[in-house]
Amino acid sequence: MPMFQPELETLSRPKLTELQSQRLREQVAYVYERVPFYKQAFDERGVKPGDIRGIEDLHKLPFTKKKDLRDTYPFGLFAVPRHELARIHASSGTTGKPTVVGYTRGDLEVFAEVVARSLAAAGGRPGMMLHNAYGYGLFTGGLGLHGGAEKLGMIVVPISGGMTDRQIMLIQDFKPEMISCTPSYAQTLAEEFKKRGVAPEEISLQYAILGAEPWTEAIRQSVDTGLGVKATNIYGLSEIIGPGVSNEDVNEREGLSYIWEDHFYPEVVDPETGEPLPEGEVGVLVLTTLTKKAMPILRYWTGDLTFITREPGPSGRTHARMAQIRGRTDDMLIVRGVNVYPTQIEAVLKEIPEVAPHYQIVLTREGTMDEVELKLEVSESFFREIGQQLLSDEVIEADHRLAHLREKVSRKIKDNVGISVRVSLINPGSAPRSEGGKLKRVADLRKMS
Ligand code: ADP
Ligand code: K
Repeated sequence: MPMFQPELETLSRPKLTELQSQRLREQVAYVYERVPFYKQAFDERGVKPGDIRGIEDLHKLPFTKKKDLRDTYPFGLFAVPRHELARIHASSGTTGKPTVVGYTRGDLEVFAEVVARSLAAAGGRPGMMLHNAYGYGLFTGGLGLHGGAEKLGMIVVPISGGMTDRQIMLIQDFKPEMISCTPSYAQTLAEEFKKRGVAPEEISLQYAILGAEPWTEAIRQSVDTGLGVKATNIYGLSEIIGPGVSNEDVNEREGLSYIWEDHFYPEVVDPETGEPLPEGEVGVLVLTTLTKKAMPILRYWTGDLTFITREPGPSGRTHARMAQIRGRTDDMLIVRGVNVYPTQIEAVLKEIPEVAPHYQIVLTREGTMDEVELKLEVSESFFREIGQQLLSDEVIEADHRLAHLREKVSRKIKDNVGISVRVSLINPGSAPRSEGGKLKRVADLRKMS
């Protein structure tokens, strides 16, 4: 697969390390001088910019956490005067104020380049049309993919999220080769095509670049077959730049995404102690920007759980690869003392052909006991096999195939995840769907009950 910046994407490991070290030294001196928050954090730890001679000294630096962005809301971590800014983005932030990030023109250039690399890795080529169904606005997804696609020389359809009927019509009329959106929205679109009797082979799309929320191989399979595409994973976060921190190569698709390491330095640390972990061990991904000017960020605690490997990948790229995100430390559910990530449950479902990767997890508390209900759709083919019944507890009790399936799902979850769940089998199409953006698959009602 042609790369967008082959010379940088295949830089030898020693050259890459040298470049990273040089950039880190510059970035550290830059923030120390320009961002009072960092000067104070360095001074408190007794660290001077000159102590950081290269990447090997990175661990001496303090972490930056989401709280630090909130505490300095809106522009407290910015390193440039206002007139040097070119754009502001902000993350949704479920409670209170959003986290705000800023870009210089140069930062936007880098943003476009890393997204162009990602699109090229995902199968995109100059002259292809990209149906960009990521949300436009303060969210980095829409404009981020847009800038990268233009940089690569693609034709962009800036449709944004939502209005599914119109999306379907425009895909059929414009015949784009590639789509960008959340994986849950790709599932929605696949279902809508199916409802209209459009077969995957009739859909012009060949590639899908999906991210902004955790997803699994089960979802990949449903999108691949539903839209007739090869879907790859794009990862990123606004604090670092937006989407395009890393991307899978369309010819690998083993869940490992190349991190554009000449701009973003990755570490994986122990969630409890913050100590760096050896390659291959799962922990919290910590990222340092090496070239950002408007809002450089050192050792940002993403909260995302993954591992990294520096083993060069088959594509010939030398950059480190990260595994698919297992979940975010904030997504972790503690159920009767057991730590559970929704993706663990989803991974179990992939092994059970009678169910679909459409579900909702509902947590309640009865007295002092946590109760978990998994509302889980049966697959289309199993639904036909059981005679398309309207599913209810009584129907399930009365039909041994359903009762058996329910029992099988809860046993597999108990064995693999370690918690007991009450499985409610539901009809195809009745679990929540993405209407354009990120999908919330967990309803935690425990605080309210
Ligand atoms: P918001 O905070 O509004 O959701 P962001 O785009 O900054 O906005 O969210 C970034 C977060 O989204 C990441 O830290 C990660 O938890 C999640 N995320 C982004 N891309 C992926 C992906 N490909 N797989 C799993 N999670 C992802
Ligand atoms: K197709």
